[in-house]
Amino acid sequence: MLAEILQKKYNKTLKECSNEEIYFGLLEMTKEMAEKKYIKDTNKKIYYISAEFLIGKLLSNNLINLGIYDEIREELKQSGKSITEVENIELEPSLGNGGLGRLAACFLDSIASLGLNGDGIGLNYHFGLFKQVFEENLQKETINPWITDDSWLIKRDKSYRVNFKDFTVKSKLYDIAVTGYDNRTNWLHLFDIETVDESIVKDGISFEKSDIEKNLTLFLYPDDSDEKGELLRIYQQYFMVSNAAQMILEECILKGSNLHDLYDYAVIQINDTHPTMVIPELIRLLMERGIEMDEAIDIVSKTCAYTNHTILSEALEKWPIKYLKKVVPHLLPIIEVLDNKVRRKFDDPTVAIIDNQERVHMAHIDIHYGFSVNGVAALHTDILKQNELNNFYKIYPEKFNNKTNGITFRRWLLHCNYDLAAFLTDLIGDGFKKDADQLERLLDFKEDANVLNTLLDIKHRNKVALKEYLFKNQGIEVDENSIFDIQIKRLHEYKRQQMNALYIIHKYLEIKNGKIPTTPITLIFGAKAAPAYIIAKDIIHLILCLQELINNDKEVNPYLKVVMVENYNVTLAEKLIPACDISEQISLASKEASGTGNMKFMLNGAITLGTMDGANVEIAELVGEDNIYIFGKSSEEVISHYENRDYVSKDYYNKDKEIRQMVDFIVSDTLMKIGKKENLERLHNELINKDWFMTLLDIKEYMQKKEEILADYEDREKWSKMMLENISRAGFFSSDRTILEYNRDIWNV
Ligand code: B1H
Repeated sequence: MLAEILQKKYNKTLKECSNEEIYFGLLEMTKEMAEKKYIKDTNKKIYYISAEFLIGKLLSNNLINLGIYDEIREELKQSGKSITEVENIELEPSLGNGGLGRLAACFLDSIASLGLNGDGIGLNYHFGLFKQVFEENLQKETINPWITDDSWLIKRDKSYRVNFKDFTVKSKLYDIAVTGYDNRTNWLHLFDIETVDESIVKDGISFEKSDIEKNLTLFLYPDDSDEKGELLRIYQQYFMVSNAAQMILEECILKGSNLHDLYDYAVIQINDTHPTMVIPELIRLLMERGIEMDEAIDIVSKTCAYTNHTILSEALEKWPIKYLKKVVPHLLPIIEVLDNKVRRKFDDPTVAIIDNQERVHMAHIDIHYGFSVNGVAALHTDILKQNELNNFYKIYPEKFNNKTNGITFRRWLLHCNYDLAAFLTDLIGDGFKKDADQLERLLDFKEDANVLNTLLDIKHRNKVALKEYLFKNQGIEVDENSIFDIQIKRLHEYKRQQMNALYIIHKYLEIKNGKIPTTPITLIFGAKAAPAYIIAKDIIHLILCLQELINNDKEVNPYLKVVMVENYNVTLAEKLIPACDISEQISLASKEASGTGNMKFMLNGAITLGTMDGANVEIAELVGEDNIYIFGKSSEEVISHYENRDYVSKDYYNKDKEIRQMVDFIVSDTLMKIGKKENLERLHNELINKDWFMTLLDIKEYMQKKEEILADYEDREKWSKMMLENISRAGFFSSDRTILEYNRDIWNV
């Protein structure tokens, strides 16, 4: 089938074609097949609005979902080609920061795979998130272009006018097909404008932020540390939701809605507060079409639902009225009415929309004027109800619900771990591909030595594959016979990469003193830090300095190795996760709303070393305490430390010699010779005098648990049984389950 397409397109046989030609042939073919699977659906539709869709590369994903992956793989093989090499041609769009964006992508996959009518709406960032490069052990940011003449984007003949205070822009729509697994095609709608000028980016990722018509969709979340950055972000958000609102109303009218019944035709899921302005914008548009304000508010409130992804206060958006006035003055009268209504009903100032510092609390709009508020894991939803949003929960208990996150098994098992998926299919049939709970059938084999050994074999092969990939793509050498201990996620103090780094210091000193690990350990990190997040960048610096120190020390490097991969992204995650032995999920309890990497690792047979935070709690419940390594203070204890302000990191530092030794190593001569004084001293000082995310609170327990899990690795039989248990119980974390719950409790399409 592919051969014919290439013959027609290039007048060459498959053998004669370059990987690039094959890629573009497959792209054309897949896009055509996907388009054919689109069915015009006049039923109620889900609109998942999100500032981020971290879709990753799409070729394999689409081939799998269209049911032709094996066929194409074989056809390529017959002609001496490799699908992995063809995949390398594709550029990864990085239209997301991390978990929140990746979740949106997994959700679109599941919505289509379950045959539901639902599209995503977002922005077509030309450079997405920055590309990370390391120079002198520091993170530098550069552009990350991904749009080429021929890509997954389909240019549509659709456009809306979006009015800002001083000017109007005309949007342009691009669609990306979302192929369901053996099911329908939906769309990811990405809006853009024609006047964006990529050439204004100079020197890394800096550009003139005031010229909105040139920069509106250049980057995902530009550095918002100054006023111009925050204004640009408001421009982006309003541009996204105004397009969304106009498109939704247009589609609903076409389907027969008289707008008074909008909620029978559409349900809008607001992914975190970034798309919140869709609420006042829809109210405004309904009023423009002759609906009275009170009714417009009521209609919109029955159409919109909100997902909260974090309790970190710095991530809860509060826009100064002053800024909104500069960008979207026409929304302010509406926001003021929304605020007045709340104030008349409730005299609690903490639930008001506009606070006494003249800031608009975006989440408060969502909660008052949406019909559903959900958290993303059981613990997170409980914390929202009992702590963070307790005052709202008391008003609207019926709106609050939990939807524990999930991941699409098409990408995070079938695609990224082909051998494991094939082995599972041999053992338990392929029912698990559509009904993830069937993975539990694997439990029948928990005493089967052949099966257990094969799991270890597959893991080993994946480690070899990772070794080859890292060497080829990043020039990094790793030992496939060492333990792969992996922490990959955005760099944030609450995720506590610094705790893992302190452990490395401890191990390094131990080895220097002659205490040799039984099996060598490779500690692998992947993380981008927000460009303006100073301490996060200092932590990257620390890890890179440790990498240089340890990997060049012949006394230590046979036993310990530190690897920080450059530009961690979805593609790297797909290589790292199947090769992982130990999955580091060590956030400060209460701070990681869910985590989704934790689920991907579990599904691929890694064992979790983690705190009772986010979805780790549910993983622990499912696999039982014998199959997970849990440490650290509970979320209640942590929350009480915050409430009583009684965590003093210096006390932990002063009273424990081992802690002092690790922390002080950061500013030791050994490390200062390699690293930068300013960065290392700042981090050292931060840990001793601030440590807002309580690294030193849990570090001793962490070290103990890590020794335990490393020791247990030596017992290969026990380890393989733990792997089997983890894989078998991962079915709950399929995003198909999550989406069925969203549909059952919230969307009802
Ligand atoms: C999550 C974010 C986030 N929560 C602000 N919040 C952003 C907030 O650029 N911004 O302004 C970007 C992202 N991301 C993550 O969502 C949570 O930390 C994870 O625990 C969770 O698994 C994920 C998906 O729910």
